[in-house]
Formats: sequence, structure tokens, C-alpha cells
Amino acid sequence: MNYVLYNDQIVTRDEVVISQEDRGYQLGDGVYEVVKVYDGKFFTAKEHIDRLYASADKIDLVIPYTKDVLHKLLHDLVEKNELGTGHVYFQVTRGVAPRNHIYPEPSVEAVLTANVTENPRPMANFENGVRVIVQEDIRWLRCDIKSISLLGAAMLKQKAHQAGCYEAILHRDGVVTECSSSNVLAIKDGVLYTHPATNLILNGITRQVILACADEIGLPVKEEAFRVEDIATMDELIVSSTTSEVTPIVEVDGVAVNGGTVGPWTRKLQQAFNAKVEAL
Ligand code: DCS
Repeated sequence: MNYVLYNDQIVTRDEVVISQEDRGYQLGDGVYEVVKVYDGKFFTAKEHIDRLYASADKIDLVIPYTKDVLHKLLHDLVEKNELGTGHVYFQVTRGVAPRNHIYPEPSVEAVLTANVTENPRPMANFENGVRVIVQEDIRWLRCDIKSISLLGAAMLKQKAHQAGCYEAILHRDGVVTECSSSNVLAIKDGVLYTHPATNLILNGITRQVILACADEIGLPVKEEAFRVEDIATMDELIVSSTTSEVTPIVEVDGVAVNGGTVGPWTRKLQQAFNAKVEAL
């Protein structure tokens, strides 16, 4: 995995020079994406690339390549590294300029970097489920932007890690939003609930795939927020992301969900999701 993307060139890791005055480095001024690769094939790459450009647009950052060119560069990077199953990380920062909160002139070009990681699917998590904690959502109010500024998210994930848990379910004034690096979905009485795609969550691509899977298996969806106190009453809970796919939650703050076992709707969603992966 020694080849990386540096602007529009595939180079070796030691050929990359990141300036101390890169706005990504100094201000966290940039956006990113993670795309899953199964057996050398991209999953929902177009959706991720579209979201990267949408995130960039929301912060007036101009990506100096067309979507098609970026797609091709990422494809070539995966091939060059002979990546089997894993993911591609790519980010764009606003470029290099003397440190100043105010954006530099548009003549300053954005800096694109990407790298790939071999990473098997976490099958044991899919099978057995994971434990999570509940935390107050301390992040900013533009969670719809996939920003590289991840300090709030990192602090929350670290809390989960220290508690021996996989993720932190986040809430604002008792309303469940998402997790530190994933979305959360809940099933109660045969209805799937998840926070609507507002500024308070990242509208996960996996979340959207799961909503399509729900439709396919006849599970009604309500994009409505639920509250922390509702968690204990949920039949099934799911963490979703590019790398977590459809991961069942079996314990929240030490309390078992569905008797600590994975529920039937979650299994059906996993099957529908797998069918999409196998169809690649
Ligand atoms: N919410 C947050 C805050 C995220 O960071 C992510 C993805 C998601 C939801 C789920 O989005 P996708 O389904 O589109 O992946 N986080 C990426 C990350 O930082 N690593 O892997 C996925």
C-alpha cells in the first residue's frame, strides 16, 4: 500500500511533501471521504465523490478536478496498490497560504491526497454485534459537512474506546443524532427510525443504502429522531458506516438490547446489504 495520490499524481509515500502552512494541517480546513473496496471493486464510489464535492461546495472550496478525473485517479490508485478488500481515504484541503482564518485567493489550489488501506470486513462484529455508550454530542452544528476537523468526534470515540466499546451514540438535549463516526438506526414494532438528514448528522451513504434495503425487505422507514430514553425500548439498534456496514448493537451503557442478541430485521438488512456487495 505504498502508492498514494498527491494531487493528480500517483507517487510513493516518501515523495509527498505537505507544507506546514497547508490549511488542512493548521486549520483543519478541508473535506474528506472514505470509500469501501470489496475484492478490488468500489462500492458506491459515485455517491461518495458526489458528497465530497457537496461538502467542498458548502465551504466554498473548489476542487481542481472533475468528478470523473477524481474517480479515475482513485481507481488507478486501487489498482496500483493491488488492493483487495479495504478502503480508500481521500481528502482535499484549501491549499497552502500564510496562516489566516480568512480564505486565501481562489488562485491558491486545493491539495488532494489519497491512500488505501487493506482492511477485511469485520465479520465477527456483524455476527455478534457491538457494545456502545451514550454521550452528549459536543460537535459543531454542520455535521452534514464531512470536514477533516474531527477533534470532537475523536474525543467521543476515545471515550467509547476507554469504556471498552465500539462507538458512542450521541445526543443533543436528549435527541439522538448519530455516532462519532457512523450513523445509528433503530427498529421498533417493525418500523425503522433514524435521524433525518439535517445539519446535525452526516447523511451516511451506508445509511442511504440501508434505507433502500429496508424498502426492499418491506421494513417501513421513518426518518424521525428518537430520544435517549427511547433507546431502552427499541427492539433492534444498528450502527452504520462505510467500514461498519450493518453492525448490530447488542448493549448500550451496559444494558442489553433485544436480550443481547441480534434481531431478525437486522439480519434481513445485512442479507440485503450483502446482496448488493455480491452484485458488484
Ligand atoms: N456519521 C459520521 C460522523 C461519520 O464520520 C460517518 C463516516 C458516517 C456517519 C457514516 O457515513 P458513511 O456511511 O457514508 O460512511 N465516517 C467515515 C470515517 O471517518 N471512517 O469511515 C467512515
